[in-house]
Amino acid sequence: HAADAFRTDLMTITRFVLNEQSKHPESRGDFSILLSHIVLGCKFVCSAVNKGEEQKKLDVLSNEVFVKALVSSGRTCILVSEEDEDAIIVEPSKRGRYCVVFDPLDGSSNIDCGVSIGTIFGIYMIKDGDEATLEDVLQPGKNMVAAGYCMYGSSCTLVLSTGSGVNGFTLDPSLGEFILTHADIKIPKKGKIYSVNEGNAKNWDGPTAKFVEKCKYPTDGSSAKSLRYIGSMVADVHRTLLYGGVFLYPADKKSPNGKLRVLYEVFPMSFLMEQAGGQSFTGKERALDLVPKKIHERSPIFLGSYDDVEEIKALYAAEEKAN
Ligand code: P6P
Repeated sequence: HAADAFRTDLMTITRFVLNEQSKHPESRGDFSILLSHIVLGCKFVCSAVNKGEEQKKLDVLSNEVFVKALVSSGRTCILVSEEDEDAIIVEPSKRGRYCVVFDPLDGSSNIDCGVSIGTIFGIYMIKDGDEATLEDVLQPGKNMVAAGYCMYGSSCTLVLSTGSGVNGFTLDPSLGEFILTHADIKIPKKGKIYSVNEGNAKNWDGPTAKFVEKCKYPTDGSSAKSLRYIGSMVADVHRTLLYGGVFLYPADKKSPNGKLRVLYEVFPMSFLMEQAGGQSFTGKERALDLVPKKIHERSPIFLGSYDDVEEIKALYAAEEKAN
């Protein structure tokens, strides 16, 4: 009967986070309030992207929306946005204990051709005391208390981890609510896909070149991997999370630190990958162990299925030994 047609136990992202909060009796609900403001920003950007706003306006618009939503939440003390050269220190009367790093519209150069783009965010607690300084956002990624992304594509999907697993929520436009659609996401231990911009191949270092060669011409009798590269990090990472495989943005001779930004691209995606049973490596160390010196610093990144990243780590270790 009617009840069968509609799932009546609607698990909205708000309910989900409140359930998480109830596991921390000491919590004052600040995180739930912070998250509800991030969700509001995502809903706004989702509707603006779907209205077909042109890219430049969307970049600025989405940044303004997130900055205003985060400041007005009264739960943040310092913000770092890909769109702002300097960190934003929240005025004392509106300050809270959280530090949010975010890229309001990552991959926005893909908007005009309809490729999925997204918002990426990471959340730290203020280190100590109440004076917000840059030190509070120059923490290693392992100190993040939460991270996530919202992908604006055929549907609007928000993928979030608060440190106990990864869950995906899809926006139901008729309700204006994000509903749990991907519970407890776990990335396959090994994948059949590699994702890299092959156009940079001539500048790759040895281990990266060797890994990609093995993907194309396996020597152990296994079949070659498929190449899938969208060029929008949120879309490439979302596919990697759900289907398995490995996403690489390696260093190369032209850009020794790769292209992707540590605080609001590498750390949040690495946090999610580890929470989903995968891993993330910079070519030198576990990505989440990196201690950033500057808020817009870049790092090479190899993330995805646990076994696939192990192979890359072995190739870099062998190179280390040979030197
Ligand atoms: P390339 C988009 O510009 C972006 O920042 C990420 O979303 C994406 O993964 C990467 O750059 C693509 O870079 O050099 O392959 O075009």
